[in-house]
Amino acid sequence: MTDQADRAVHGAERTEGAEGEVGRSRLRKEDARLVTGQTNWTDNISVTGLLHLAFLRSPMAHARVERVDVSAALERPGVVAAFTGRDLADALGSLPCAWPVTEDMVLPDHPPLALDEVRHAGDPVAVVVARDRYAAADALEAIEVDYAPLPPVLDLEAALAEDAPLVHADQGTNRAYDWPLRCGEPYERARERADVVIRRRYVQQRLIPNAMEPRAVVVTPLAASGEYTVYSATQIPHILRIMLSVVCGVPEHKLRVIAPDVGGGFGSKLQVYGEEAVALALARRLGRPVKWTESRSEGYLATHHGRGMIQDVELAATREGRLLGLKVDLLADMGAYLMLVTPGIPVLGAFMYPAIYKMDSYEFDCTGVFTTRTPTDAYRGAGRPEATFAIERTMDELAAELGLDPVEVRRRNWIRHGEFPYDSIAGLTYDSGNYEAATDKALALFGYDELRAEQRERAERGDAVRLGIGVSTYTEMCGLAPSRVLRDLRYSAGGWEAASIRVLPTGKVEVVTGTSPHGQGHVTCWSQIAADVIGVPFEDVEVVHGDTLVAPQGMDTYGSRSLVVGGAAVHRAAEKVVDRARKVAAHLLEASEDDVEFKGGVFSVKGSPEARRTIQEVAFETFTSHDVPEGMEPTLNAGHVLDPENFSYPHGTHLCAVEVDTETGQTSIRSYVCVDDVGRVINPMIVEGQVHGGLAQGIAQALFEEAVYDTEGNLVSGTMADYLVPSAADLPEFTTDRTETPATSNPLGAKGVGEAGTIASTPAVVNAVVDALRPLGVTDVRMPCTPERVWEAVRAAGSGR
Ligand code: MCN
Repeated sequence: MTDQADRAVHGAERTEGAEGEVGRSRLRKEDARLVTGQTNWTDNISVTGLLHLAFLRSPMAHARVERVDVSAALERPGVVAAFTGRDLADALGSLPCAWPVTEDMVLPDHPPLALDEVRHAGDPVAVVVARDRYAAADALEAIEVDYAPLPPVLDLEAALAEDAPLVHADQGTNRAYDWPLRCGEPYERARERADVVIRRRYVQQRLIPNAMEPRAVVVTPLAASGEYTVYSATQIPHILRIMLSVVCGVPEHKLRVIAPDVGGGFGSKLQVYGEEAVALALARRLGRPVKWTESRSEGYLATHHGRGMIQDVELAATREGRLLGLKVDLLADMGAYLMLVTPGIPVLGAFMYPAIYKMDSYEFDCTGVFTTRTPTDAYRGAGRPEATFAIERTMDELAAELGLDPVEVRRRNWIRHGEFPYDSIAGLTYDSGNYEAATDKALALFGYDELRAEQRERAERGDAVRLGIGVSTYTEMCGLAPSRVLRDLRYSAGGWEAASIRVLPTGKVEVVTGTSPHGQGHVTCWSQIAADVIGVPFEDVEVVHGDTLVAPQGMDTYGSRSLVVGGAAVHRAAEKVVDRARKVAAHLLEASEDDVEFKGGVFSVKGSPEARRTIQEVAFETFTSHDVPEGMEPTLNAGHVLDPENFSYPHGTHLCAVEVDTETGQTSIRSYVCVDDVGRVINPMIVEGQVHGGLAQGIAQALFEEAVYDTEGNLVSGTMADYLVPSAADLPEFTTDRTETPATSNPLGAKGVGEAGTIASTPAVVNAVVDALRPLGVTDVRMPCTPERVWEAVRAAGSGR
């Protein structure tokens, strides 16, 4: 080995016996690049000859498109081409829905550009291609469209009436599907045995995702070979590649999809959007690179929305507060079309209504309903926040009915630590959990008893500002994994994840992952995992992702799946690397493999510690001398595709104290405590960041955000000035803590965290608001609990309305 090679190999040898990486709050490797602007967001990408797209969108919720004439737009300066839906009909298929939840689900056509009918405000009808973005946008006003208005379909219940106007007339119904689940004894029997039955209707308002980076796509063609590179601000480069290939008829092997650095998604970029398909079709037709970046207000209309459900819940219990049965009837607003996983969102939630509680019966029925509004799809938590909200709100109502403390009624029903693994009534097997420990810790941190005493004292005093205390003890299913379960639910993609590890000749390590981070810090966490197993320094690991050419196999990032499936695959691949290196080390040290120990990146022979090789030396010798055992390939590289046996079930207890001004309706959060159990933690700082972000979004649903439509189907909260995304100033200091009950379903013992904060926090806040007002006779406040709604609820209760 030359001196130079020696430095390359040994330069950063891991200190023997150094503390492990997993569990350390490492600063995120990716951030230096991101915060100094030395990165490539999709909109920064510029190539020679780039053309820009702008879409003309329907100003109406529902109309027949009688004529679209783009000819005047072609005369505008800088315009290169303009197309209607009809012009591109032969180049574009229907956009995909990958989750046909029932065999007879109604699956209408979804053309990327509307053909004869527009079905929501924002549905695109034409596209302009111009030399710059401004020319493209300006030319839109020259396009002539004759719309013949059709009645909007906005009310979920009215949409199901016999004579309701139809969103898709050719389908003959607005009912997309009915999806039932029956578990345990028939609910009727449970109700007959019950001393109390609580009935509630909850409305999950529509929410608009607000990623920091808007959607954007750039497509560059290589005409000679019919190849295309699609850069997209997407969460799902691998799925997008397959789907674009199907929609546009470009062979999959001729498509390369790259997700450059992506500035957030929260589910909204788990999608195959019409604009992406149109961009590919136009790059193909024109033989020129094209770009489209949405404006924020355009995104509000055209990026899918979240939630949008009406839940009718019935909970039957004994007078001691023991749960007997739960019945849920759900209407879910699909919006105008079924997007990639739209129908599956309520189905995912179906399994979570019984939450952490034991009961004898559970019945769930869901109907998906078409409306003339922006399509809905995954939004942080997707189905599980809605389920958690319904059960946690209803547990509080049960406690109030029985005169029990809300924590006590939960305690009487939850699954105990000693009972895991536990088969939930909904058919899931919760692998591990300790609800007692998380709750006890949260109550102590919160000062529950003291706050209750203060609450009583203030109520007695007749204080106009009431103190309310809300609790939410949640679990959720995440880590979207077992392919066999997803297949049974008719989801048409696998739940596995791939990782491969390349050990470079100098002992540096490249981890290639199929996950596609867009803010979660995978580069840091995967480095920590690989560094620990392979015994190389954290700094010596690079993580490659988000490009179907360099990371060809993957199922991408959503459903808090990346660590427990993708990170676990990295762990397994790293173990395989060490197995290979051990064979080479034994060969080089002329020892039996059984006698070779591996610690801190060093192989040594039992009993003769001077006979040693670092893993970097093994890598270098494998490369230079090819002196490996007979029959072994001269490489330490290894890969693993992991398909876990089970989902991941994080859990925890969230407590919120609010001050509600009964005269103005103003709510302010006084304190918020959460104790989450996400199993073993790879990077505590990242986990805390995930929880903070999740809480902000959950609290936003409880207090601030709502997509509001007028009676014509226009989105009136169509800008950030009207749609209240909370800022840090609107949120309290969070007190976060953890308990750690390892998962048994993956080698890391970890559970997902990406959605937990959102799932848990919304009911904690609304429970607190209702708790503050209950002595005044208020039993519910519809979300978001704005000052107006709170004030109205107080007034209605006071006047006996
Ligand atoms: N982690 C950890 N220890 C654990 C659990 C997780 O250190 N026990 C780390 C992981 O290594 C990873 C991060 O926490 O770096 C989140 O991990 P995970 O729970 O596996 O979630 P995913 O990486 O699959 O991310 C998806 C999840 C979802 S579904 C939404 S929505 C969401 C979220 O992540 N969108 C986000 N967090 C987001 N964060 C940002 N910044 N932007 C988004 O759009």
